[in-house]
Amino acid sequence: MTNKSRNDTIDSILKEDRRFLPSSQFVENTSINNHNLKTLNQLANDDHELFWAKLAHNEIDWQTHFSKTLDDSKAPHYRWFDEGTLNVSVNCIDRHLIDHADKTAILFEGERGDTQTLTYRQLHSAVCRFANALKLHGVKLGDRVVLYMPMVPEAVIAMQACARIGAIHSVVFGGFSAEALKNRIEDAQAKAVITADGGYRGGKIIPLKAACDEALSQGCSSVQTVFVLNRTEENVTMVPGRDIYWHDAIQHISDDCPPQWVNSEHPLFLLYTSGSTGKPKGIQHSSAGYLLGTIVTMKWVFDAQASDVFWCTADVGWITGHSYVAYGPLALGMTILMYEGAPTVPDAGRFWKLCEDHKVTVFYTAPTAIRALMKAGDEFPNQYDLSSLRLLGTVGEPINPEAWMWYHRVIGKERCPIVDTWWQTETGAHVIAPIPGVVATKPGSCTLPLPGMDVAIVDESGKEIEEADKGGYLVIRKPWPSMLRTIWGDDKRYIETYWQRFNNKYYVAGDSARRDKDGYYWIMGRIDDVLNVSGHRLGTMEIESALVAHNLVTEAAVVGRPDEITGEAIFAYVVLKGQRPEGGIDNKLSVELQQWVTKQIGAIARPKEIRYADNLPKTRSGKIMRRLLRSIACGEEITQDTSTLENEAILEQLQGKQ
Ligand code: 7RM
Repeated sequence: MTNKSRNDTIDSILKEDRRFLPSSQFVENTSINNHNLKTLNQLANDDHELFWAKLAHNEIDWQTHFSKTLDDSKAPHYRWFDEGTLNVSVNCIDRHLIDHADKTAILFEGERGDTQTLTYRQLHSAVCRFANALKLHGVKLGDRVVLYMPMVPEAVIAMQACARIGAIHSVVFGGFSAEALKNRIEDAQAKAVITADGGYRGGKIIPLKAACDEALSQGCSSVQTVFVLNRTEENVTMVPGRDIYWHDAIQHISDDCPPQWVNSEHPLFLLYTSGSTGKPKGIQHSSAGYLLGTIVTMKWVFDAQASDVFWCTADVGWITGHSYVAYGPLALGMTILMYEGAPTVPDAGRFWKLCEDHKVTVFYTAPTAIRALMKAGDEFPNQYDLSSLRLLGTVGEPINPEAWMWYHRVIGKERCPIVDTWWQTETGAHVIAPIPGVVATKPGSCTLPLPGMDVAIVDESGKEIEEADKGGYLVIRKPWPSMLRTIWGDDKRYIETYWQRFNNKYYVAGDSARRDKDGYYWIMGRIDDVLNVSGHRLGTMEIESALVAHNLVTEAAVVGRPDEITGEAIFAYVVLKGQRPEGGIDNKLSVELQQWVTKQIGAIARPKEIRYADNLPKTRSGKIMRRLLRSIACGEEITQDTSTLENEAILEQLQGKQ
């Protein structure tokens, strides 16, 4: 496409309010149609508790049925489905043994092309054996177990094994540093750690055990056992009496492990997420409510079908890898694909090759991956047969319309609906997302709240904003089953972070959003990322979206820097398709990009300074580390953990030193 026709397309997407209705073929096959979506919404509006009670009753295999749907006597500490008992691993595995024990549960492929398949029967046996091994090493109901693993089936097996015995897992992303791992182990007071000798990613071996040793040498006195999966055959140090290989731990161990029945509210897991200040927060999730959230959203948003091969590309170190890899799809007896490596090994066609080879039907990834693969060129996806795909999803940040269109056209062949899913670690499952086949989509909008999710946008005083296109705080007014229960060991911080802003009445998501005239939600960014330039409020993501619409730009990050005149000045970091330009801050390209943003949004959004780098600092889930960039823009010392950066040398470029 020429530059001009491309820009015309983007303009028309933005201006024409174009809607994408799904193909009729898709509508015919879905479990939810327009009629029952209306019924669901009506039921939820009429009686919120009854709505969730019915779903919990239908979707979960209970050991003992619950007696009370919602206990709000200690709000905002809510309890759901009290007195009910269940086991999450039974709901994810055992319940499929009756009718389809030999169905594939997990299809696995490593970066170097090695594959492995596990049926539900095999998964059951592996989970039970490892659960027995955990018990044998003293792990008991309620104990915390930290996982620091590559993206291999054993990661899911370990999570499910914890669930089977009522131990609380806390997965730490394998890309995190020893220091980050240590802080999380100590905060959780973990009794055991499950790791691997290493993992394969980006053509390298990630030395997980070495990082684990370093973390444990600095404290972590609660840890009694370290289980080490043999993945790479790398030589690692094993501490006698503390460390044991996974395969040794399950030798001569029975695969009969009766489930530990737990209360609905028993914590299933902690997942640490970084807050705007201070140490990471251990987000605590429940068993029944969480499970229910993953199940209903799998059905509504992903239209889960028995014949699906479901691929969510997220690592299990992220909430998406919990809800849509380790729990939700298994609870529905689906076949999931797990891939250990990077999307660009051996080239940018890897994801599409995986889709072809494993006949993936539902594909769920992040905008950052879509953008990177889009910039790599259409020749990569065009080499593969993507006809098995029927539904596409995105999550993690707003998707810019250009990337949305590419995903729709080049990957989905204008045939697959795209579900843009807004949710958070804290919400446990999707909150705002389209029902494919029913809700028309608009590129860049996550569309409408799901049934039972009472979402609103409020102003500074907590009053609901009814007006179209006026931004405000995104809040959730009624509790929902898969919501977080607290921050591990810090109830006070839980209330301060999520509830206090509006007197404990609403859950405050920390995002700003607006609703258009059709009631569709548009996420503008984190509240802290809203800039104030000469009294105008601008979302960093809006400016970034304008920058990436330029055909030389691959990625962009925008932050504010204090400015004497305008209050804040816009500082942009840009990754280019080609070479970084020569010259000072007024080089030709920077001037062009400034004019470009002026044309797209207005002079108020024109970046004051643009700096170029080969890539941007991102978190594990692909979110730009704007706080780090802000520190750099302000010339401050860097205090953030930079261990997940692919290339630490990038810091020098960002600082303008090379
Ligand atoms: C699932 C996940 C949560 C934050 C959230 C938003 C941003 C996530 C979207 C999105 C726009 C989306 N959990 N976010 N999904 N923004 N559109 N579809 O990402 O805890 O890691 O992050 O991510 O800011 O508050 S998370």
